[in-house]
Amino acid sequence: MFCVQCEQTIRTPAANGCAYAQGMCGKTAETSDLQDLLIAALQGLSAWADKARSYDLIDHEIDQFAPRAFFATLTNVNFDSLRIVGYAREAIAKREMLKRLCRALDARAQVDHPQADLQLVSDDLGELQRQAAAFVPNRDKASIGENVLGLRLLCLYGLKGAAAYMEHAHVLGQYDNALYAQYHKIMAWLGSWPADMAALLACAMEIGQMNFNVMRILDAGETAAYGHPTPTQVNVKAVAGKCILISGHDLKDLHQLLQQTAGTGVNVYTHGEMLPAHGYPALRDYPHLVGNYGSGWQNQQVEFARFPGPIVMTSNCIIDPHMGDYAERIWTRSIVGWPGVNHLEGDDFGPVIAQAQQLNGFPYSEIEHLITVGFGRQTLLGAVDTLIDLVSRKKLRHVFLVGGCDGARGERNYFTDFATQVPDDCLILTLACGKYRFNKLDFGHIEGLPRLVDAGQCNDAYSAIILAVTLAEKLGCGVNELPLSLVLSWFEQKAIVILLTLLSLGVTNIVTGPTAPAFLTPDLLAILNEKFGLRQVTTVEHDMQQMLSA
Ligand code: SF4
Ligand code: SF3
Repeated sequence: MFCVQCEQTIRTPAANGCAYAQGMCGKTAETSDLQDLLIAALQGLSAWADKARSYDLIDHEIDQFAPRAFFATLTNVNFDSLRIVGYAREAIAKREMLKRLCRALDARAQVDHPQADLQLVSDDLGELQRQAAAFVPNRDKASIGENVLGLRLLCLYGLKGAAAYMEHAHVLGQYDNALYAQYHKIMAWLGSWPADMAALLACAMEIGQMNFNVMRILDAGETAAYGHPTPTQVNVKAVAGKCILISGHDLKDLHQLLQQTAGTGVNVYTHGEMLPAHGYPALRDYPHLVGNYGSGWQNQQVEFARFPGPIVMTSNCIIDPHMGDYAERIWTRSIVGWPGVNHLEGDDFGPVIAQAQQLNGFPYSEIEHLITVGFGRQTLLGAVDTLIDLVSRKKLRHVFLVGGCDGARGERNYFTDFATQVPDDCLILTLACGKYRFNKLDFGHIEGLPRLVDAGQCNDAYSAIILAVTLAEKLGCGVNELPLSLVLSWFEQKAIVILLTLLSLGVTNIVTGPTAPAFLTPDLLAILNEKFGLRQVTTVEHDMQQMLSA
């Protein structure tokens, strides 16, 4: 096993990455190796999907499957070896179908790619794991060196984050054949084990640009389906009654659950990245969407154990439910999986609702605690003139975007400390699950404008980018000249691709933490620092002072 894709990876003098029987996340060596095999199968599929396009053969079923299956290998998504092998088999079957279609048009159609003809050697997981050894990402590290390996992984993990957003967009009916074509080309190229540093760096930027367009169609999908988010107060305390908790990023699942629980007496709570759902008009209209429960994903074993109803995981981040005595109450959806846990296929949430009816629910209501969410793209753009006016009257000095993923490391208190030390004449713009480090604190207002502005999920980085670009246009300056600083916490591959998106758009001087990705060597960090001013967090005082004086 070798996996180094997330922030909590094992870092010891002996090993840089999770390389033994089990990763820090609980992923076994078996599942990790089989995920490498799946990725290889998907690269062979993409090589043929790319070839097929030269014959004008575009298969939507294959296009949507490829990033979806890749998403299953993202951190804290799918720990079920059998389902991972199932995706690999499906990838190979789809590839063979494409091959046949191409050869029906051109009998000599061929693809020169190492994974173009990959077959699984057996049904036995042990034998498949041995086969997967040929695809472990660091297998040729000794010959290519750590810098090339690091850049390859930057691209692979970035593309994985983009694949996840492609799947989120597709669920909402949004896709773009040009984006699928770009995805297949990059995925296939990465499967050919490229070793040219300049080409890999250019690829990382291309992935970032591609992801900007993916986030654009995802934003279009969410707002077309559920309206534009507007500021909304959300209760973060329990309400008496039967209940279901829903986590992850999939608003469509939440919508279906709300429709099917209407009139049943079962209340629905959002968890984690589902919190921004309360801002969407078509979702908050359901009175039984009563609030948000819990905090960042890393606390779920304690918080889910206390929740007196079923829990639905629609996407990342799931962790071992058997540790918290709620394995019988957790339901996975779509690409999410944990062995021995209920997996709900299709659109019928009946079994979850029936379980909620049988469980106790909350016996009494706690005293309300309201927080505000819902500063979506349209609301942010509507505030542009107010922001410019406040800046010109010296009432607003600086905007800090403090967002990204949450995680378990103690160093992540940095983000709480940073937010609480932001001066009173500055705004905090936040997004993604890292906000749980400070989103229940009272930051007050500047002339009626909340000092803490919650823009939404991680993919709503798109809204923040559009806000920054619009502000810069109105002020006649570049984005990097705005009184705006970005302090990003990262954990998994969605955060990696958002970082690549920001870099590809030319955003400089971003500060990230709590630690640098373990796959980026000191040389690579130096390159990113030199090209983009990207640097790691130091102390809150030092970073804040540097940002305010820039
Ligand atoms: Fe380790 Fe993270 Fe990979 Fe899990 S996802 S095995 S914690 S690097
Ligand atoms: Fe969180 Fe897993 Fe990344 Fe969408 S839910 S941001 S960590």
